[in-house]
Amino acid sequence: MTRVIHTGDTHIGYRQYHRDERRADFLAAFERVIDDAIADGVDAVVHAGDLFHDRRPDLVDLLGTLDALRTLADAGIPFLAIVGNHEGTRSDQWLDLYERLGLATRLDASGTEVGEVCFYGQDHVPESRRDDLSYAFEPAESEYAVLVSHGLFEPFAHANWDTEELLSRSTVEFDALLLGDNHVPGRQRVGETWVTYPGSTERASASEEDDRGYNLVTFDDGSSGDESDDRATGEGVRIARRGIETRSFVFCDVDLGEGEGLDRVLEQVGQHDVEDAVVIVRVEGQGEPVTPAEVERYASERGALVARMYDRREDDSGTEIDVSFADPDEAVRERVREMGLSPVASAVDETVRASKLADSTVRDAVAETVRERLDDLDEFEGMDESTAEEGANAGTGADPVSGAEDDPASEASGSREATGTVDGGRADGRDGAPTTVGRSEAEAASDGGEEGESGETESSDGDDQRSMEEYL
Ligand SMILES: [Mn+2]
Repeated sequence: MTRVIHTGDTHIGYRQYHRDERRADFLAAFERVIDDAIADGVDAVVHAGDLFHDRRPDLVDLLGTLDALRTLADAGIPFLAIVGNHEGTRSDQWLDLYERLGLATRLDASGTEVGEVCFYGQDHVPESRRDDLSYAFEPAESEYAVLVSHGLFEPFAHANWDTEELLSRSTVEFDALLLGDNHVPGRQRVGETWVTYPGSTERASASEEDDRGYNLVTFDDGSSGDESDDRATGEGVRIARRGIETRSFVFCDVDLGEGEGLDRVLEQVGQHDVEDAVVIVRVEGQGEPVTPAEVERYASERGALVARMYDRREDDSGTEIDVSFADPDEAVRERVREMGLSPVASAVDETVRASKLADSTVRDAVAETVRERLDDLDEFEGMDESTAEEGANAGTGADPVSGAEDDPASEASGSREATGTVDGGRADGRDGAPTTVGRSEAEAASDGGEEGESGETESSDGDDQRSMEEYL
């Protein structure tokens, strides 16, 4: 028998709601999973991507992760992982660093055997490049074959990756797909193959209301019966879900009647224990205008870590809204992209409008932005209309412009998280990154081609999160 913990979408480094406490929570959730793995004596921890929230985690998170992985390695438990969309796939990964330190194994097409199971890896690949995938995995002698991957697979919500096609094209017959990307846990059979998501380990969005956890996957010994039968039916694979303790989220839905207002909302909030919790107040129905700030202050005074009020009465359409059109900030970014500004102009725009620099430092940052590029006059050339669109695409997933030293990436997920159950922003197929600076147009365009659909968002401001989550 081989038992593994299947986890993913840890998003270490996500400073959600601009709070250091939240950032610590994401690492703590990972540590909890690792502690459980050791207490349980599982044969491996399998991580299905998005270990980090973005491509440039801070040292404190890299070190915290290192410590956790070292503890796991000291217990003799291998850490098998792949790379998710949040971490990018352009070059070497932090995972490679941990692998070189002997603390992790980056799964690939050659397979890694643990007990009776051979684990294969398929990193996240943007939709536009999936046709090129060969799904050529090296066959192994192991009793079970498992693919670990990151993406939105059928038959789960928001899927854009054809699981049946993957299974039929793969050179190895998989007993299970252990997946990441969809933050909602789930378990299904596709033909003879188990397909499962463990869900995220902390709430990366207020839409993730259910308790967080991970999968415990058991592969039974085939020795008791006919091995080929086990494989044919998938019966030898058992998937159980186990919860973990996370930061308390209080969801307070208030349906206001005619003539009701702030008092009613506060009364409802007051009925919850909000101490150290993230408090999400959602107002629906009729009634008087309610100022979110007053509700949020009330909750904070009662010890809430974070409080957010979303007034759903402003959405009177009664139908689900495509958030990409509901976001005025995104509309502005879209328009700016269409203008085909030069890289320098775009950088200035980013510095002034979108970055989180303090007002007092914007002037210096703009001067610095321009000064740095004086040697390269191409940087001052605007794009003509035919390339503007290309440039706009290149903005998706491009590195943030310099001058915006306060990297907005860690707060960038507002728009994508508004899609609720997934974190890729692919539901609306666009994101808020405005500009590409300091790279040639060719590079930029190729980045766009590679990552334009990966849902990477690096520049939308944290404020988006509020405006977007109103529509969750
Ligand atoms: Mn994720």
